[in-house]
Amino acid sequence: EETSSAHAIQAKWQKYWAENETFLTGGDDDTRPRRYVLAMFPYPSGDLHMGHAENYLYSDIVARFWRHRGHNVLNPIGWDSFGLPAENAAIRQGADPREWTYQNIAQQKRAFQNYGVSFDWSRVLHTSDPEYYRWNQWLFLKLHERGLAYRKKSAVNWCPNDQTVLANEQVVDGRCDRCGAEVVKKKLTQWYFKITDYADRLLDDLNQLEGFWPHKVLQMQRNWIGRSIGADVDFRIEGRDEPVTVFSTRPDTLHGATFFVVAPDSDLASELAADAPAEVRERFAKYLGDVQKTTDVDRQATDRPKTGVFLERYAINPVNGEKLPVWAADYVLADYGHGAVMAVPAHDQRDLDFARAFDLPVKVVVDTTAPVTGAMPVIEVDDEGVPIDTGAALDEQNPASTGIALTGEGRMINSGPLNGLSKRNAIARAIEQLEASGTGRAAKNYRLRDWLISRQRFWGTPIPMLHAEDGRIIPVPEDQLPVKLPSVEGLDLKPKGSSPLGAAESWVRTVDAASGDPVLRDPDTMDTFVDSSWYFLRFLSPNSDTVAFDPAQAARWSPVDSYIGGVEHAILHLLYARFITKVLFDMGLIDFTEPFSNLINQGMVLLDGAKMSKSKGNLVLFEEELDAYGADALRVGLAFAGPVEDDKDWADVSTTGAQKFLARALRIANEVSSPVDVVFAGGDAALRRATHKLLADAPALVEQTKFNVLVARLMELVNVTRKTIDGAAGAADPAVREAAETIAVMLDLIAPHTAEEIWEILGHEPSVGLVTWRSADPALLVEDTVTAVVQVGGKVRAQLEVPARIGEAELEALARADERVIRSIGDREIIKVVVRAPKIVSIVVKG
Ligand code: ANZ
Repeated sequence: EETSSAHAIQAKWQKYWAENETFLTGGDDDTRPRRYVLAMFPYPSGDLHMGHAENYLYSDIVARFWRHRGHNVLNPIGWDSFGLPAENAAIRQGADPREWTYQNIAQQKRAFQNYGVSFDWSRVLHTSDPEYYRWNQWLFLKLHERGLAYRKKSAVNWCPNDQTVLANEQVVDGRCDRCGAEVVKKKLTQWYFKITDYADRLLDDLNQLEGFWPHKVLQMQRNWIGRSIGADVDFRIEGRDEPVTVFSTRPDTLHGATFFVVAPDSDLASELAADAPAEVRERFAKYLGDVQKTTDVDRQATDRPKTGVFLERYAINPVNGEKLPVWAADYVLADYGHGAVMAVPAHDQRDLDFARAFDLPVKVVVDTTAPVTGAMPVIEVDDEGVPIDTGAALDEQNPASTGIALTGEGRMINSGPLNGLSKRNAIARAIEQLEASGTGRAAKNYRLRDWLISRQRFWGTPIPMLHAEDGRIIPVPEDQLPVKLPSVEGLDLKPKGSSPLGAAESWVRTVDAASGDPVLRDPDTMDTFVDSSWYFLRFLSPNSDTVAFDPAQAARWSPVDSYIGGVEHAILHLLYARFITKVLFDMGLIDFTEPFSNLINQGMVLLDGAKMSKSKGNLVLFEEELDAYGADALRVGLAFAGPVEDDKDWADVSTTGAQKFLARALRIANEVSSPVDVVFAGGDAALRRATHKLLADAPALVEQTKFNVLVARLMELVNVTRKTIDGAAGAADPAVREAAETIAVMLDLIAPHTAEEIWEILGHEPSVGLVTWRSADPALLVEDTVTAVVQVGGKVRAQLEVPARIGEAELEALARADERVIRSIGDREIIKVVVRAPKIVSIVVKG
């Protein structure tokens, strides 16, 4: 019965909101302060699920809150509607990805509306609409003009069975996660965005976000960018004209280098091996074959046995002229630093493991037993600069025998002019010396790689580039955008190593307008992360067909004040959006460098501790729950289930408890019998205090995203109001109306349909969603106190100032703890304690 009345209330108010466009954003003439509240937009990959229910509830609470605070709120919604799910479904069902996508969007839209989310429905966007993706193409051309979009050939993961490129995440234990075939590296020419040009700014600007984004997310971004500071050092290789550069974070240890390692899959390794004896060449070729089947993750694993091939070549250490044998070994990666390292086994664990496996020398150059604070110690050295007494302590730590590299602080030894320096000073000195001798320089290195954006897929934004027969690459002129996707009719979408668009003959073949030459369109589509890297700007002028976004509106609304979404986007999406924001800033189109001022990550909705998923068969369906309990009960249940950032177990979400609470709130509204314009002053003091305490506390609770606490406090206020109605004051007391109205305006954040209904029952005009919250009356927040008397053996022994609403047990405890009372009881036995809160405690004693 509760469900059916909930559905009736729901339908009534949803119709009202739609007809009155209640949540439309105010226009340019709106003088209220502005707030941009945004939830990460969904993929239309099926029905909405509980994760969505949580995400869009939280963003709705924030959006509604700011309206109640008198702000002009922008709370838009759209769909991230290109991508693999649609294409895979199309392949499976032989359907058109377009139809599949827009059907799902329609269904998700209905679910959002049934859920009572206060979106501005006039700004909807879908990234798969040509009206949207033409601006992805525009963005691509702008990046290309600025040298930030480029093509390069590099080694990518390739599944020989599925004939497709795989992302690093799709390679599990060296195998294709779909078909199980052994993944190989294949050199392919692809389009990249040069995000590495922005590495320093992407890293440094994270500091501005400290305190506004979850610290964990900032840390993940820092690690992903992974800036290392050190030096580039040039090594001559015997028999080669050009020196080879290595990157090292420890140039202080140059004197400890005992061998030299190149990545087997680097061009350098092949070149060096080519000049080696036949037997070495053969061993190298076989080794390279094995390496190409190994993932980068495995190559970096520390517990793997070390493998490698000696190339019978020598590098010359620039600081002392020593000859270092050159090895090819897979623990050195081709695409990090320069793909080659100077190996210092005494102070680097991977080098040490390798040295011990192949019996290479280990030379200690940092005495980690020496104190590093205080003045530089006097170290006695022999003619060769070797300290005369390194002490037994260091001998015991010899890495060659312990197998443990010495990576800590210490003082330099065996290092000529660096001897005696601390590690930090030695790094600085070593760089100075390298620079002076022209054999090296200070350098930075990043883990971050350029963003590979080409996809051999149909359902994405076509890359707006033309290929001429002579190899020229010609950008499609801006006035010819969008390059629309052709019809899927007659195209085979099954992955076959090249884009399905390549087979759309009449689409691929075109002419270059400028020269009239026949050209081929680039058949690849863009990574869908391009679409989501700037969508928050499109919401500001979603229907413009002259600009991607209106800079004046961007200046007015952005950056986004509150961005709400899952932690699964902690790195890629947020990093790409930050990067594109900085590019647009450099283009002079926006005046800010960080897109999201505040970030809220919600936890996951689990079932019995496990992530819900179709494949596990433990999916709780959002729309079924919506039908069963109504939107408000679902919203209250979720909001009450725990702190925003925590994972929540569905088993702990009480939608029936929420239904009962909402029914209680409605009953109170129905019983209120004072007139709409009643004066609250003079109403029941205790209830008024409870109401004003909540008015005082609620804003901070919402701003700190303590939505579960807000629900608990609302439940409390409902209970106190009920007591007042049932007590001496009764339903006609003005304080009851004040409490009920407060419940309505606050409940609107969580249960907006019930809130509108209460507001109407109380005799007000809709919408409660646009009512500004009252401020608390400070005079009402002061706790009343009374004087309690404590008697011992019939004599007054103490007087206590206590809250007027103190409980019996609490008053007794206060009395018994009082020094004067304790003293007067002495060692007499207590026979009985009579408590009359808040006025009297009488302690009866023997003798
Ligand atoms: C000599 C050395 C001595 C190093 C020492 C470390 C400790 P991060 O911090 O990750 O940037 N390195 C450089 N290029 C590499 C590559 N392509 N593949 C594998 N390892 C590579 O690490 C930088 C250090 O990793 C560099 O500093 C280099 O080893 C190694 F006691 O140089 B070091």
